[in-house]
Amino acid sequence: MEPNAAAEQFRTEGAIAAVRPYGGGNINDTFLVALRDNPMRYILQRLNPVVFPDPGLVMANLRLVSDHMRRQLPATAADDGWQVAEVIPCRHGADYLVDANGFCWRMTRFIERSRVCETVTTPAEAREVGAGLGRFHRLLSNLDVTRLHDTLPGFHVTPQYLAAYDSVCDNSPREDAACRAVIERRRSGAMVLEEAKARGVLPLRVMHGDPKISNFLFGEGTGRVVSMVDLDTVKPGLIQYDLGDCLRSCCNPAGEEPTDLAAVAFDLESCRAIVGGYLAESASFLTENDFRFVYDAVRIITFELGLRFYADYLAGNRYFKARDDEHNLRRARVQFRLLASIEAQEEEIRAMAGGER
Ligand code: GN1
Ligand code: MG
Repeated sequence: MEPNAAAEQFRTEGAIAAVRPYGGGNINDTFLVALRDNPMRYILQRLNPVVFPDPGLVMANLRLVSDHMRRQLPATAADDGWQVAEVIPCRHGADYLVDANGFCWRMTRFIERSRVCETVTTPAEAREVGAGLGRFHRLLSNLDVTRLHDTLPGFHVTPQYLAAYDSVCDNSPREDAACRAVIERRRSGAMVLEEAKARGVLPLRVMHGDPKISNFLFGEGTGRVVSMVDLDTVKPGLIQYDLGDCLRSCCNPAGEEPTDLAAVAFDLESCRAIVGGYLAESASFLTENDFRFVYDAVRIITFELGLRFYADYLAGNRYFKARDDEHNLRRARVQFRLLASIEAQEEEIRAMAGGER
């Protein structure tokens, strides 16, 4: 189904004027929908069926989380202005549409008077990103995590990505010796968070799953984070993966697709500001153990994403959208370079969260 035809199936408040591609996701296709006689806009998405084979579960989680968050607001003065994107139902009443080719489409209200940052440019912005993630976790900290579906079994379970990598390695004609060496050297250290989860040291909580810089919305002119979007990966998990992934993304100003690999480095100043902002908002629900894993979280999630990109390159680019055959290999090299920069600053990062293991 064409995006225009899909958009027509939803309960928009007026006739549709334009549907255009929006954002740069690696998985789903996203469109911005504008109306003819109404300034209201919407986000229309077509879910990637390879990644999300059961869109009903994704939408059930989205509903649960959005409704819960809306009911909490404002829990503290800091939540004033926090926005939750409204799910727009289809004309026939369901939350999503499945077209004749089996693709799932869904629509949410566009959050107006907001902007996306592609990189963190000031310490104040970094602190606000950390605070935004803290607010998101806090607003969901009293939602019973067992009510959420596991929409993506194995997502952010590093040992499972290693197992998948091992099997694709044996069957792929491709290889990159440097990537292979990075993976072999980090293999044993990649289990720390999953072991802590298994031992009950870290509890399952509601995790966003993809808190990269472009999923934080800043209020226009306020400098404050007013929402976190891209809730497809919200599921029971470790909040450490979220903080780690947020640091991975926001402390690398060169981004995930730099033209110059040498520009990739982990910025300690941003890290300090993000951790500070996060701790200020999350003190009410964090436990002693939570603080101890900040360094492990950022190094493991960076390793994991590099491993995922590299394994997808070996598998022939089936999971992440790729512009050319080596796109995922280049993405993997970026994450592995960032990982080396993180490891070189281990002591400083550990000191920030006050954690010694
Ligand atoms: C994918 O599609 P996007 O950009 O929202 C991926 C994340 C990665 C991210 C890296 C479901 O997210 O895990 O961190 O790319 N999402 C999924 O840019 O695999
Ligand atoms: Mg995402």
